[in-house]
Amino acid sequence: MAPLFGVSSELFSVTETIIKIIASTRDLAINGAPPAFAKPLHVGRPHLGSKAQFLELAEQIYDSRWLTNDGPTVQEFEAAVAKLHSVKHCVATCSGTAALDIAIRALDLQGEVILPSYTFVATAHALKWQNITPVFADIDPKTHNLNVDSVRARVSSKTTGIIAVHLWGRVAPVDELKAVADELSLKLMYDAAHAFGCSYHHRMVGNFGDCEIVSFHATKVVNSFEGGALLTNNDELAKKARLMRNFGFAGFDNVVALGTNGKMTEICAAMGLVNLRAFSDITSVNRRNYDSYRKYLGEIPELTCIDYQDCHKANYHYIVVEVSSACSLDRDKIVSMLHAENVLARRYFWPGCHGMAPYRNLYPEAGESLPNTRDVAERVLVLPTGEAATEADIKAICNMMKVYIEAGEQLMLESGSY
Ligand code: T4K
Repeated sequence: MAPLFGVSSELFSVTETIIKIIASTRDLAINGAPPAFAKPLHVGRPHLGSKAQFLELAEQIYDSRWLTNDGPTVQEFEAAVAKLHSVKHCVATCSGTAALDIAIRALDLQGEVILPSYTFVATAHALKWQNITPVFADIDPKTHNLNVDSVRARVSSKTTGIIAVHLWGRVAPVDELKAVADELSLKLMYDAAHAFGCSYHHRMVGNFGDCEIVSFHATKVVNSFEGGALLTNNDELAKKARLMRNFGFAGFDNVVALGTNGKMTEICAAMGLVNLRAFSDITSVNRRNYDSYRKYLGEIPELTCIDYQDCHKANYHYIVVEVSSACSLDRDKIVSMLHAENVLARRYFWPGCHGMAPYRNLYPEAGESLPNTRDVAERVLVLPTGEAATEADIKAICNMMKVYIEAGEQLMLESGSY
């Protein structure tokens, strides 16, 4: 049986949520021990602001009988989001995907649009949904964001635009992408679903490209149950987007454009407002957890927690860990071990959009030109954070990975997995 691997058991206190101490591989759930956590620890547990404030707003909405269609709470939420990002217009929508759909139409994207494959599938679906061909470019393995040379290499006579993603809240190479878009007269928009409240060299997200979209899904740093928004400094584009999200209505019985129902409801805006008021507390908790993860993961050379450069504003919402290719256990084995312990780590965004339906059948060769995407997607795991994660939890999660990795192949042999 494997020894203690230099881990001192008294370092890891058992709390209300942690139900065992892992000192050796014998103590791991994959080896028959009970799970470390009595209840699952999720990636994406919603951050919640004041319940009293939410209920007060909900009561006002109920009493006012104004429930949707650009109501006063939506307008207040939009103004607050625009102010935080120092951007002229915020057009709130019923989801981040609806904001993508509307932005793509409002920018009149057609033909082919270049985007990363390493993103949540909504970025690609929003294009394909409108019969636009998503053309996948590779990423920079250091930043996980679009590689500008790869973008250039994908440009064809059919290309009309670029959708870059600020993955994990780390801002994409905005200056280089602007240079490409300007030079080739392409539209440029950003999927900033992860980057609410983030900045790059003191320029807030929301101000890059023709427009940016954010998401207020329950799992995001600020949630409105479901929701999203288009942020832009372009008056015409904002006007178009407002029409499009409400069937093209410019007034009673006056439809002036093609549109859809992309509206945010009043109750969703109320949730968004209350959570927005708690935003600095939320980011403080995220930062605290991030620092704890960095501290404990620093003891495991095979694992690296991605860096959010201190000089920029970050929301620290995702704890993203890269498993070194030199690690004796691959990412999937580590994720399986964590799941057995009730730590529901995720493999975001494996295998990349190019490996998912319908893209894997439509463009089966796409992966061949995405070596960094394929490599990163095989090595990244995302760990739980949020108010519910205590320092003791984080210490325990890192400890179990340390014990497991140090045991390496010997452990797999013992458990008969090879
Ligand atoms: N672009 C990018 C780059 C995105 O990441 C996203 C969304 C979008 C665009 C589209 O924005 P939206 O249209 O969604 O506004 C989640 C979210 O569903 C998705 O919004 C998000 N990205 C993506 C990164 O993560 P899943 O499939 O991992 O979520 P799910 O349902 O498994 O939730 C994760 C965990 O969170 C659950 O295991 C439990 C916990 N949870 C979840 C919900 C919904 C809760 O505790 N309470 C809840 O209400 O995609």
